[in-house]
Amino acid sequence: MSFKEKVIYQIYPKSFLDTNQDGIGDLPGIKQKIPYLKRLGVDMIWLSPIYPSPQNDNGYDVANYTAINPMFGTMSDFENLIATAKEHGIEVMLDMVFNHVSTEHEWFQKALAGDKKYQAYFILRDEPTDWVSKFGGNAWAPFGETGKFYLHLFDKTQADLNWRNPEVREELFEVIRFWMEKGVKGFRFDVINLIGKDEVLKDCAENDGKPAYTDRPINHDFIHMMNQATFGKETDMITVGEMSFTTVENCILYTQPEREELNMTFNFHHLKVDYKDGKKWTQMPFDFTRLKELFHTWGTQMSQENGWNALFWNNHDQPRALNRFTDVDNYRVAGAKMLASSIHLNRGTPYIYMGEEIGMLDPDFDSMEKYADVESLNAYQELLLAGTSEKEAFKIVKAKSRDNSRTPMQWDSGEYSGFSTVDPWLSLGNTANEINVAKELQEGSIFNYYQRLIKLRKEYPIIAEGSYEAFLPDHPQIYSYIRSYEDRRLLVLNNFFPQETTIDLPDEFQKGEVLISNYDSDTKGQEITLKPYQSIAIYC
Ligand code: TEU
Ligand code: CA
Repeated sequence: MSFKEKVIYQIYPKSFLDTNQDGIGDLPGIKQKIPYLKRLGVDMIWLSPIYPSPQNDNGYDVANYTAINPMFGTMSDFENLIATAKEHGIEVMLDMVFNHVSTEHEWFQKALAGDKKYQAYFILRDEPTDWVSKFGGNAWAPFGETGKFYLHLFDKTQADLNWRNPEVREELFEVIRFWMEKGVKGFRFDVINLIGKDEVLKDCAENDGKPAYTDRPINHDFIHMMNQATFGKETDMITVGEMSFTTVENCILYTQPEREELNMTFNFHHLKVDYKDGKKWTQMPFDFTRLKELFHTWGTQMSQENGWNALFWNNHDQPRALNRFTDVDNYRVAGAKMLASSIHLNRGTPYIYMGEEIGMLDPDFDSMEKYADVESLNAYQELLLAGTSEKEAFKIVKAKSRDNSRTPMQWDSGEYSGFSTVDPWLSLGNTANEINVAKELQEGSIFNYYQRLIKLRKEYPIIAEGSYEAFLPDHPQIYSYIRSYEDRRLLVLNNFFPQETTIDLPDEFQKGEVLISNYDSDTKGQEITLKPYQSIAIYC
């Protein structure tokens, strides 16, 4: 099966299922839920980092790339997980965080101790640039007592690696081979479009310095080298690059098959349409016109140039899309299905973030004490420093924090919602009693809807293989597209608002077959009225 037909499910291991009652999710917990994931129908699970780490950034600060954090279990737990998943026809994708290492990694420690070989693994300069860290503050920190500075695009404890050094590249390629030998079939590469830094680093006042270190031409060379040295030789490997602040032109280059870089890319533009002036720590209703423009630009260009998108609404860095893009008080279920349809029938490989399949929501925390994420804590302080009131700063963090999606998976209505029997590392969401897997499987309809979407992708080649073109690009309420494959066509209409809206149906679709809709609906007649948050897919 090609990666175009697959659906990938992201697990945040810390928050999935705790089996040894320490309040932290673990590998045996994931193994235990493989039958659940099989039932959903996903083909692959992507695990956020499970390696030894001081957890300053929840594992995205890796201290050892080829071991398992004891907090999650042992290497044999991991091997068991791979084996059980395989028995159920599910493959495993690991998260490779190759832009930076934890300052606790032995490479950094040796470098600090004066070892020249390891100093050349990092980006050390006498003079820092003006770049701003993505987690706040200057992106450079003093390198011990040397008078030099090391680059950290993220937290101070995440030191950027020097990919220009061939020894660094070889070390990282060896990591990929190590996991491939364990049977890992996919890799998600963290911020992989930031690895290629210029030789001479320059100040850049625009956008916190991002243009100076993002999507540099050499980045493509490094990814191609990685491909050739590791996964590129195997036909059944799946690779996805997380692309920060990227462009469609670059993502086409990253994913055109003949360039031998990656299968697909994540980009985040569609999840910034509720950022005021492009700034995350602000609040604004989402800009639907902008959202559509982005979907159509990316969808059309990737389709024309033979690139490939990774499609997603949620991940461990984003507040829940349901809260951002729908009216959850009145239309949670319809909204969840509409959002799902809009990407699962689209051109690209869909990703489901744990809990999305039951319509989980942001947690409604009542104080800053509940938040754990380094980015949220820094942002709160920066907001206060900038003169924002405590009340307002809290409101913003609450809407924007990455912890919104990191709360424990809601399995049942028991204490701690079946995630653990002790207080979890991050508090549960307030809706755990009403929104959980047990309840959803008994009486809900979102999970079933996802099951059907996943099946449709495998049954109708038009979904995996069809081209993409925009339909009704100027409609103020509907995001819609037409997929074409051989002589077949698929029209997907998604109403992003709680008001009904009526449109003329093109002739060719008037006698079409409804593949899936979140309302009872037929297509007899020239007009079609979409109910609040209705999605409908018509095949002809
Ligand atoms: O995320 C990269 C990234 O750009 C986001 O962290 C983004 O800057 C942030 O969410 C905006 O608010 C990846 C991982 O997904 C994230 O969890 C890590 O913290 C980060 O890289 C560093 O490894
Ligand atoms: Ca545990």
